[in-house]
Amino acid sequence: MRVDVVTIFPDYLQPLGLSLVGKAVRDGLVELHVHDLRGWTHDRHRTVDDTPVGGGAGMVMRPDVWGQALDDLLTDTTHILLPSPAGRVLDQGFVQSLAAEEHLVIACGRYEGIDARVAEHYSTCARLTEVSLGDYVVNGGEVAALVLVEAVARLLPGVVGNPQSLVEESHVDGLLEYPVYTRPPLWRGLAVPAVLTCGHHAQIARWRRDEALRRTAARRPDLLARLDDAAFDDADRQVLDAVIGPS
Ligand code: 6GU
Repeated sequence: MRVDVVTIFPDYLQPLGLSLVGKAVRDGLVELHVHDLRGWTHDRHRTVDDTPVGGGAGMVMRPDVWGQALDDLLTDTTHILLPSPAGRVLDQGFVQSLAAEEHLVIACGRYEGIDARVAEHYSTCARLTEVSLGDYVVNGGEVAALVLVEAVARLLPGVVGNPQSLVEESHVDGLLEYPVYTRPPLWRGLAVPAVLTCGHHAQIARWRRDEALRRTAARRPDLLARLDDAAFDDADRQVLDAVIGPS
């Protein structure tokens, strides 16, 4: 997969050289290019923004500069991602669909955002999705680019050493993950649940499933509500009936 990130703060993306994603880039599993948007300006001050038409606070990123950048980077297969608090909230299902793409271009806005005609224009000639990290505000798209690249890259074949760890984690089956423990068996008076040391694999799997259901019901009932009835077996329903009552 190729990923191009366009930003006025290329240094912001430096963490992508670290850890698992950094290794994936060095191993050639992800071809990552970070570009300075100002490289597509032509004036002496390398201006990327201007005042909002109609008035108001802050500055807006100019469509002409973004147009030059995106025209240069687009191919027939590009999916443009536009980080924005007004976008579709990122979830694991969308991340999985992005992991199947050939080419992502992440266009990081700053200030009050990018002139709305950029999204309007490129939705007509490419695939474009505005993506949000959640219902709060950060100062620019760079932190979303970090999140997107990390969340997508770890799903690419060969990036995570043990593929089984991608199956047994929060959000993959629509539930939060069960709690995990390591040694010592007793820490500050708190014991590791006995079932985990019994050596009975089916019993451990059932306990973990029950805990995932209980946790999800307690912390994220919205996630449970989104799951199809077919996602639950009889044992699941018993657990859920006990915590939230029969549905
Ligand atoms: Cl993607 N950008 C900005 N600026 N704020 C956000 C966001 C993105 N997602 C949530 N808040």
